[in-house]
Amino acid sequence: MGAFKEPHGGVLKELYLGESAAEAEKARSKDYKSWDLTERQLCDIELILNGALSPLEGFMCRRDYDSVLAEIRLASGLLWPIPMTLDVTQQFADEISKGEKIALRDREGVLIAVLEVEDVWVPDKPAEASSIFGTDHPAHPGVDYLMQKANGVYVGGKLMGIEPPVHYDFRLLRDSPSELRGRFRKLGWRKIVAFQTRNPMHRAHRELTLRAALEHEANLLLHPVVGMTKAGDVDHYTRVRCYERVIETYPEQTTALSILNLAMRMAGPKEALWHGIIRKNFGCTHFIIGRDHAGPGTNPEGQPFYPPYAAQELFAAHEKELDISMVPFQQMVYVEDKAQYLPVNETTPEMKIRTLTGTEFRRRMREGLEIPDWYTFPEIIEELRKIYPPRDKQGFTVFFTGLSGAGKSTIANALLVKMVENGARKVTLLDGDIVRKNLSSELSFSREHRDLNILRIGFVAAEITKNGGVAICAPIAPYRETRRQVREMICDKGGFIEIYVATPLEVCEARDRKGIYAKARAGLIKGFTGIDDPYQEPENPEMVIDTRALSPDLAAHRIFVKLESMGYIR
Ligand code: PPS
Repeated sequence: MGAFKEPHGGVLKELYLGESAAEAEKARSKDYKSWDLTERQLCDIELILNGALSPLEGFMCRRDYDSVLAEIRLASGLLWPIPMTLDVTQQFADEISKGEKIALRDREGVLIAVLEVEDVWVPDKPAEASSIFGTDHPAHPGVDYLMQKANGVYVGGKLMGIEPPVHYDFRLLRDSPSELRGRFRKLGWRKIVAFQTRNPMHRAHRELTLRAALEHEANLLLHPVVGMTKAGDVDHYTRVRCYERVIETYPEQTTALSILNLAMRMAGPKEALWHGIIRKNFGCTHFIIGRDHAGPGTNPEGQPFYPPYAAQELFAAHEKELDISMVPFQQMVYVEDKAQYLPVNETTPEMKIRTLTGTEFRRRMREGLEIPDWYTFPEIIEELRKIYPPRDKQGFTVFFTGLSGAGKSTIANALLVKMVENGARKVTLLDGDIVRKNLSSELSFSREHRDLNILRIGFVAAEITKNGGVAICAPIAPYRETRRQVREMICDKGGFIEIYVATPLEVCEARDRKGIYAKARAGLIKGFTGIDDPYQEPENPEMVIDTRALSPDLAAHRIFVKLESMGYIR
């Protein structure tokens, strides 16, 4: 095929069947057991099938998996740092046996591939975590995924590709390794430096990549990841629009942009090796590795998960064998007196240096503050402003919790009226009773059903918040864990303000407007919150309201003032 750069292991493994074989397999698959691929698995399978993970021919069997954990190698001895496994539930594993073919489908049921089962085993997840991530700290996103989200049983076997996973966005920017190799060949590019990123690109990135290309007299491939990245990252739609703007600032004909549907593990040094292998499979000759490559930053105790240059060191140790050259980079800083970016190790103490951390940049964006021109391009700010509107344009949820009869609904209603009177915001009230009537009419008050009810409220509130609206929720929401889940669903889409209406049980019971406590005491209603079902008090609500000391009007006023002071209402 005239490849100018050998894929890892020598041959590009594209695993799609030809049209008629695929049709025949599709027809037979009606008798196969089906596994619905998770979001992560859909990313992984796309890259296995299109050859980006050559020389893998499927999801790993136990021998390869054990060898990857113990030796950073496949059983064949070829360097390989990250397990590529298909995790399934115990229930599904119990239904399948070795030698059987299973159908792997996307969420809509489209047959993506058929896997011939070779191995089924229960992995030692803590051992996998410490081998791959070098830690079992639950705050590491890769560890968290492995321990909390990945299913408990692994299935290994070869894949027969039927149909590539569908994408409706940025189709022209999605390339398989052979497509990208074809493009390089057409352009006559022989030396290509690849740049991996999961963040928007600013001036420092442009300077760094241009320097890398110049130093190696190579062309440049911007190869950002658009599969799963780290929670809280800028969404890939926004990022790709930014990359499309940034590429216009490069000298013409020097640089290509292609997007990669990779599910990152944030495994730092080992992930850097993996990224290098993938870029080699795409035909690149050089790979940029900067500070803390693919690292998840620091743990909650403030300790970095990986030393800043550990990825460069591990890569260097395997560079020859990997057969793709590392272009190591130190952090780029802006030198004011030279009006130019330099790697930090090329600066001298007398130079006036300017830096802006990612956290500070995001804070300024969120609060609508100015971003210095030396930091980024006006076009990038314009794109990013769309997802960082000022607080008074961001959505938020006010989530009341408290016992039945605590006064949640009354205060929620008063707050609603004040906000509608103010006129600046569109508000939806999701009161306990309203929800029970319209969204959850079939649910009881069992723990399971209460959780379902609260998660439904959370889902609707998250949608409203995401689209810039205001949701006021007022259920009892008696369980701490469920409230935490709701907070998590909403807080990366906008504001979340939890308000504990802390009216004591005796007061609620004495009020007993609906006569419902009397019924509960008489045993006519079972599992009543505060009587024979628990109410777990919030530990860190944004506000506590004691209705013995405050009228509903004053309570709503306090909340309104708090929202104003937080910048959500003008
Ligand atoms: S939950 O736990 O959050 O799902 O409860 P919620 O949807 O807010 O519904 C609470 C209202 O339903 C009435 N009710 C009960 N509450 C608690 N426990 C039991 N077993 C129960 N059965 C009926 C109760 O009057 C609540 O009304 P509010 O508006 O909170 O006073």
